[in-house]
Formats: sequence, structure tokens, C-alpha cells
Amino acid sequence: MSNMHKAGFVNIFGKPNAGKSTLLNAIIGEKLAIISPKVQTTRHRITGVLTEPGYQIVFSDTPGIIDPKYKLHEKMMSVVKSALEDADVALLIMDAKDSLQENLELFDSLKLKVPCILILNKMDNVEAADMAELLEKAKAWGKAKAVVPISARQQKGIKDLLAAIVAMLPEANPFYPDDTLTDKSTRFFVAEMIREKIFQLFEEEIPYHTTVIVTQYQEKETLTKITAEIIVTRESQKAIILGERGKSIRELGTQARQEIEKFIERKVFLELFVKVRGKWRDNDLFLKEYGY
Ligand SMILES: Nc1nc2c(ncn2[C@@H]2O[C@H](COP(=O)(O)OP(=O)(O)OP(=O)(O)O)[C@@H](O)[C@H]2O)c(=O)[nH]1
Ligand SMILES: [Mg+2]
Repeated sequence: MSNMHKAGFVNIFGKPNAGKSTLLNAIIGEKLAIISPKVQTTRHRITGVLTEPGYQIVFSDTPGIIDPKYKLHEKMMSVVKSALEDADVALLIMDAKDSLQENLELFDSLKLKVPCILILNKMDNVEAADMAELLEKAKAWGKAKAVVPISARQQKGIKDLLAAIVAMLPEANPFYPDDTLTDKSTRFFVAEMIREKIFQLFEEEIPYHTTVIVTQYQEKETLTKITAEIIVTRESQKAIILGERGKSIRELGTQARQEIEKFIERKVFLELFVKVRGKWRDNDLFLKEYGY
């Protein structure tokens, strides 16, 4: 019998929409990271802690890697950079339908200093024969300790992935108490859940011009009262979020409230306000105020 305990930081990297957040949630078994079919959904580093007998893994989901076009993007890429620096193991994830060559070029450009696992995600979308061929080609890259096909959405291949990770973990004591799931606050997750609904309900550029900040969070006797501000860059965007006679923001409020109630397991009274802050995405003070 050995008392050896393993623990480490395992950070997830990839292009936008590869399924990083879906993977984090599948591993932790809780919806920590928000998900949408649109690119650039994740803007922060989201930690999820998995504690099992004999090991603890601190996973970090990160924003998809892009060329920055404004300051918010730069902040997002600095999140990726810092995650590159403190990983024990890097999970490099790609959509199995996407170009292998493009993804490998991106992964090469990261100049990783830690061992990595290459993950071929969304295998549910690909014929078995094509998947086998992709797997061979991916292995030929030669830089990953393991290449693991998964479906994050259908939670397939997660066990194999975990086994590959655990084999690479350093010996260490756990960093967190065994009931810790994340280091982010409930307020943070509430703002994220509202932002997710904006990504899911509004088209085109709206989600990209929007951020959400929780301004009030009060636990009353029978319910939790939450006030949040939705920040946009233009009056026209505010009008779209409000909708005709407030129809759109009511729908947004209802969907977000249901999601928050599931998360905190309490009744919620949610009040939303929309504010226009021109160019907040390029303004250091606003970015800081909004948590970036
Ligand atoms: N078919 C299929 N779709 C998936 C799978 N995993 C994720 N998706 C979908 O891919 C889209 C993007 O998923 P996310 O988890 O938000 O991707 P991400 O890499 O975190 O994206 P960013 O945060 O924008 O960088 C969503 O519509 C997911 O439902 C999978 O295994 N199979
Ligand atoms: Mg994401």
C-alpha cells in the first residue's frame, strides 16, 4: 500500500468553439462554464476542482485563442498566457471536424513547456473510419503524450482522458479542501449565466458588445434578490436587448433566473438594467470595473 497522492494544474487550451467549456463541465459534473454555439463565449479563466481518492486536479477553462482586435481581446489572451505558465499538464482540444493542420500549427505556436494531451472532440459528429484516420494523423504529430478522442457533449471518452491525465500528474498533496468545486464566487457565476443567455438569445454582434455585472446580491428569508447591469456600447443595442415593450429583456430575465435558481438551489428575484457605456471594450477603467 502506498500513500502517494497526486495533484496538479491541468489547463485547457484551443480555438474558440472547440468545446473547452463543455469539457470542463463534463469532467466536473457541474455546469461551471457557460456554453454557446457562438465563438468567444468564455472570457475568464474558470477553475473546476476534481477531487478523487488518490488525486486532485485543478482544471482551468480558458478563452479560445484568437488574434486580439480590441482591449477586451487582449485581456482574454493574457488570461490564456498566464494559464500557459502555471500548467502541469496542458489539454489541447480541437473540433474533430476542424483542420488538424491548422490546430497543430496553433498548438506549436504556444511553445508549451509542459507535457500535453491532444483531444479530438465532437467525435459524435464524425464517422468512425474518419475518426480512426484522424487519430493516426494526430498521433504522428509526436508532441502529445496521448491523443484522446472524446465527445464532451455526450460525455464519452472522459474516463480515458482522466486516466491519461492522472498518469501525468506530479506527486503532491491536495491544494483545496475536498468539497471545493471552484475558486470563483457565486456572483461571478450569476453574471456569467446572464451573459450565456445573451449569447443564446441575441444574434450577430450583440453578445460581443455586452458584459454583465452583478450590482446587488442579497439573501432574503425566502429568496435571493439579485440586481444586475447589462452593459452595451450603443443605444441601438440597448433597444434590441429591451425589445418591443420590454419583451426581450423579460424573456432574458426569465431564462437567466431559472438557470440561476438551479445553480444556487433557491428562489430568485432577478432585476436587470441595461446601460450604455460607449467603447467599454477598449477602456481600461471600464474593463477593470467589469472584472476583466
Ligand atoms: N456535437 C458536439 N458538439 C459539441 C461537443 N462539445 C461541445 N460542443 C458544442 O460546441 C459549441 C462550443 O462549445 P463550448 O464548450 O462553448 O466551446 P469553447 O471551446 O468553450 O468556446 P469559447 O469559450 O468560445 O472559446 C457548443 O455549441 C457546444 O454544445 C461535442 O462533443 N459534440
Ligand atoms: Mg468556452
